Amino acid sequence: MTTEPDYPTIPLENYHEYPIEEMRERLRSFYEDMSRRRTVREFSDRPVPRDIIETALMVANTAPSGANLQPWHFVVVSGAETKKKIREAAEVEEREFYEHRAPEEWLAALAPLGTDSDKPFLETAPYLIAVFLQKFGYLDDGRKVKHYYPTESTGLATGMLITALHQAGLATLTHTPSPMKFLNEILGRPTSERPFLLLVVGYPAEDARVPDIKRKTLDSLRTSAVIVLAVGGIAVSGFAAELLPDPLAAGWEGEAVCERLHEDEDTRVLRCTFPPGVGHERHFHAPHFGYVIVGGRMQITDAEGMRTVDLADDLSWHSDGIEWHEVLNVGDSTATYLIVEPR
Ligand code: IYR
Repeated sequence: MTTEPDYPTIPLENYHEYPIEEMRERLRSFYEDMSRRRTVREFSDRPVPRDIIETALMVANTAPSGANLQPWHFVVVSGAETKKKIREAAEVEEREFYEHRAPEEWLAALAPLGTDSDKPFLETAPYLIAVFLQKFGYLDDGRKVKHYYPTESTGLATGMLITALHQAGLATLTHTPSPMKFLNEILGRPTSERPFLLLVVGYPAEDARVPDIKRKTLDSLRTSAVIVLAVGGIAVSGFAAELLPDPLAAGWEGEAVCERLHEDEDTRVLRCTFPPGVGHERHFHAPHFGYVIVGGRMQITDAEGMRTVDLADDLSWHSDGIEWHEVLNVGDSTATYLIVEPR
């Protein structure tokens, strides 16, 4: 017996199934088309009809989103004055980035792309689409509504927007001046919206060139689930981290040592407390920022061996993730620290 759901439903009427051969053919030709997409940095000033941009935005708006709350907003910029203001503000941030903020490693990673702080395309291209992520929305009566997974949702919508514009034969550039707060001011968007990225849209310049870069091969981008299942029961080194607890789940002699101070889709904040003789059983760490509230003498064991460190009050660190370690307070005072994990 099927029971009626207690929320409104409609029949799935518009679903299309294709015969397998047609499925292959459609997807192969879609892949061929998509594989011609390139990020372009040299744009023509040829105009593009506004309705093309609007239809592409309707495509973006079909993206799945957390609790279907559609946490995105797009500002379509075509006026010369506004584009100029955006270029000026972006170039201020970019000069700071290229001359001071970017670590050598980052600059080296960008070298094959030939980017620099000059952003003439922000004025040349006919459209800039500023994508904003709404951390929360408002109901008609003014009440706030929390949005779930806004980053993932807005990323999905933006990917679909790029795909739609490519389908229309237009070039795009995903531009991310950092920080981008200036977009809220110039475009009059509320602080509840975070600038997500600035999409530059138009025809490529006639003589446009693009970096000679490679995409991953199918073999390197996926692992067959069949193979993963076959080795799943064995603690293969690369997967071992997944079998260990995270810092919250890891305790000491059955007692929790970390408590959750805050958690949302963006961040988790833990406070971990270690009286003398108390430690933190073997666990892994996702990328995090750590801050010592009260220091102490800790013995740390990891793949490199065992060492004792004196953690000073106020010490802070950033880690890209730790495959495993275990910790024991070998001092005579209680140590406490915060672990802040972006999700
Ligand atoms: N925002 C800078 C730097 C930059 C960063 C990444 I990551 C890129 O993929 C490309 C550029 C700029 O736009 O030049």
